[in-house]
Amino acid sequence: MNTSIKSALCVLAICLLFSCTDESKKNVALQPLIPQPDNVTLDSGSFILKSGSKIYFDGNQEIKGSADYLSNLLNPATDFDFEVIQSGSIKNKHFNLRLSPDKSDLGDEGYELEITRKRVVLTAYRSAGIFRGIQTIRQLLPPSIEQQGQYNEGLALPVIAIQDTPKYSYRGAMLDVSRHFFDVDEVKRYIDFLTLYKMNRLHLHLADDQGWRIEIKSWPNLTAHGGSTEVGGGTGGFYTQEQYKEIVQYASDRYITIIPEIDMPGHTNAALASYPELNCDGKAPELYTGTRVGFSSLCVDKELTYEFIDDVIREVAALTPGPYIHIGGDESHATEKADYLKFVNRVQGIVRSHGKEMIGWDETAQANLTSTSVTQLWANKEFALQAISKGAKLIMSPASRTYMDLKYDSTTVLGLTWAGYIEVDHGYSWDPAQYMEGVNEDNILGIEAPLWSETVTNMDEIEYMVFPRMPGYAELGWSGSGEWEAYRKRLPGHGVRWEVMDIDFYRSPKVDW
Ligand code: IFG
Repeated sequence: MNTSIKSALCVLAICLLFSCTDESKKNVALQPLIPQPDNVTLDSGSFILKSGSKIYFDGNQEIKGSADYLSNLLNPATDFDFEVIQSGSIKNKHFNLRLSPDKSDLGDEGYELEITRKRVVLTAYRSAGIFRGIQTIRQLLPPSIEQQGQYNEGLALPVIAIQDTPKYSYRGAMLDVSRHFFDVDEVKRYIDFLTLYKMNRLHLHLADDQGWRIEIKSWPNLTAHGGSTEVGGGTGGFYTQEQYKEIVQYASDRYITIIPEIDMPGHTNAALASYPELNCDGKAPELYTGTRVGFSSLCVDKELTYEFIDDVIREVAALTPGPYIHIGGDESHATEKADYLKFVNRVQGIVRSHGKEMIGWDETAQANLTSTSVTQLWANKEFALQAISKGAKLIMSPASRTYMDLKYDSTTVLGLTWAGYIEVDHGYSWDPAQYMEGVNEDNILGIEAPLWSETVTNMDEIEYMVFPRMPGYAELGWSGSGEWEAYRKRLPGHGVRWEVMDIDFYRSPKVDW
């Protein structure tokens, strides 16, 4: 065979192998990414998703779950079958997920994403990094892929190189399931929101005056009675320990750690109403369905109280793979100051005796915190400084910036106003590391955006209060603070994605949707 035919065949073979068709020379629109990655290098051309493309993962079984997650994301959107296959080598024409032991600079959640016309390679040091990188791949694809089962002709990814690591290790949101109860499926959907934006902590506010929401086998009336109502007098509800484990697993599969909160010694009417013996006078109060705070207190002088707390913490710790248990400690206006401090010191010891570290709202910083305890700043800067002086780290949740249950502005029907309004720009335009004198980045574990549910009663209302604010907190936690004018331009593209995801978001006038 003469050389010219040979070289022609060779070019043909290479073209067929590397799909040198024109289409991979075409550029695809760069979708807006939130959180903003550290380093992005965009090139020309695209990687076309084709039938027969596969998802290869290197040997580590841990990342097979992420490979399956990517496959389950792409298959319904393309009508292809992205088979997941173990492989030690990188394959052209396919997705490649790989852990690299020498990429320690990527830390626990960082990743490198290299998309060329020929292949996709996602590399991380730890499996969480692979999962976070998959959210970037997801956001680089058009919003239409979020509609499971909606076929997308010729899906393509831009040729791009991204290296990305998070600024803070604690990036979370809170859901108050006590004032109004939300069931397992609703909590899973809330976890889906956190997943898309690389958040890694879900704080569940499981017990308060209006409802006790987690089954405690040694104190069954906490849920039987204490879980039977909610703000406004509805039927409330609670998670059996099996259901709670389902929530924990769903979160864990998405590299999200659940932080359970049992608020004490205040915010305890549901417990006190469930067991007369927990009350100093031996009389159980009525269940409470209002929205006042600061009127209840465990009986700090009774030994039974600490047996109760030990039982509760023991059972909750056994359901908590994560390192923390949140004991609340806020607004204990019905507890004498000296008693409160003694109480917090004793409960800190109980939490640690069950192998967990204590998180408390900022009032708890007045006690003898160990340096392994964590203080969640919500209202009092003095207490935050006290926490730091004891070597404790801070979770930044200043109400006036992060409380997603506050109204956007005076026209918002839902929500509260006690800490002002939080329009989407106000929630984004601040820097946790510059928030207050005496607190710098080294003192901060991370950021958390709470959603209290006095006025929030269903998933639509959760979505309205959470979007568009929550992605901004995710960006502050992952990328650090940014410029509102640049960030606001990235929101409309996410608005389209939220529509496809059937998220009922607030169309803030601050954004050109
Ligand atoms: N403060 C209370 C919450 C809730 C909130 C509503 C904390 C730590 C006001 N405590 O925030 O129980 O009522 O915005």
